[in-house]
Amino acid sequence: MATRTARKGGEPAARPSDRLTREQKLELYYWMRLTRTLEERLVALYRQTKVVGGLFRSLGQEADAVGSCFALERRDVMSPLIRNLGAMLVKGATPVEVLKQYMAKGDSPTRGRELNIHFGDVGAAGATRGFLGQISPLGDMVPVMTGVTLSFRMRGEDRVGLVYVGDGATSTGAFHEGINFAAVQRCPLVVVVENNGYAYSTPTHKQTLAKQFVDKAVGYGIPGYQADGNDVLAVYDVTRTAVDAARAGGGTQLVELMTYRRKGHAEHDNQSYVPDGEIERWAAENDPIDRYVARLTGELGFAAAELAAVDERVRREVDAATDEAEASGFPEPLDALLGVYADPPAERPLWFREGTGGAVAASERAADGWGVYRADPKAGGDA
Ligand SMILES: Cc1ncc(C[n+]2csc(CCOP(=O)(O)OP(=O)(O)O)c2C)c(N)n1
Ligand SMILES: [Mg+2]
Repeated sequence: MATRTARKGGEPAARPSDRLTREQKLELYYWMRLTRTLEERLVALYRQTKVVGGLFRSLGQEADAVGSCFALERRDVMSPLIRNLGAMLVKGATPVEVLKQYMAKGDSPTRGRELNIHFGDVGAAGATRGFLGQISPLGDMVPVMTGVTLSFRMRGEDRVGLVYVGDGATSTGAFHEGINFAAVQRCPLVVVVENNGYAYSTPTHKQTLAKQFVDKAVGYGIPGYQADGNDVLAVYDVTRTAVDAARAGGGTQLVELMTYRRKGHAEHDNQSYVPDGEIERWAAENDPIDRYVARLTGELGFAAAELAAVDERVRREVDAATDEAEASGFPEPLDALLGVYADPPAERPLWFREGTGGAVAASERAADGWGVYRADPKAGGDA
């Protein structure tokens, strides 16, 4: 299948962003500003040693995270990475949850057990916000999301999954196995490759000879799209096109977003490996928020005062969330035991075999759980 690249400009009325309302266009600005202000607050707290672990920034990548997640519905499921705070906020994570999580507070989503934003809220369509707690091994969320979206397809649910991977993560076996299996199974999965130029200290050209990641779609036989990841409307357009295609039965889609990581891997990284002037050039010429502000106040006709009101709202919300997070206590030692052991499974065991009546089903006792084998089905006793 041919790789398709989003064409630039000159296509009036064909872009999904043309259908966004004025309020939605302002909302995109709100989410990007909230992401940046919240991260700036986290940096201040980190320097006061109130953030107890690492701190990962998405400075310069806010349009990529916000514009792509804005293409999803509430019932859809999204799997974020460390640089997708914006996507988590769009999907319903709150600043106070994020602050408490980073500060390891006792009433944070993981009760102080995780330093980062490794928490999720996922379940039945509509009942939860639909974001998965990320796991750290690079690329591994691709096969996980392949499984999630395979269940959507098998159950006939009108839901799409979106998984973010970095340029570095595409060089793992998990990425390859996951996207290949999703493609073959025609899973409604959108794989977003965030090409931000670096994987820790390794520049992209030192970990792949591929000229661009969108080319990899050809090898998996799936549609591929590419967009300027620092143009929030272009990001929305390309992701919305991929999400719509996946929802309509078009199977797995790959989206490459071109962006740049302006901070180090985490706050402790001094970026000594970055060529002189590179960061400054991206900051001066290609900041996603500056670019969107220029567009909003230019061709889209927003008044500067409307944007200032959003900035003020964000400042108030981040201040209130900080006060609340600072006031809450640390976990008690015994809290470490809570939630460690799984609750009884929410699904009936072997739900996918119900009604099939196969020989295997007859040999397993669905009520007892996975892999319980009954040697003689007629005897009815234990194996
Ligand atoms: C399998 C694996 N190898 C190494 C690491 C350590 N590690 C964590 S993030 C990272 C770099 C990730 O780069 P990229 O995928 O480009 O994402 P970015 O940080 O640029 O968003 C590395 C090497 C890991 N978590 N998992
Ligand atoms: Mg990267």
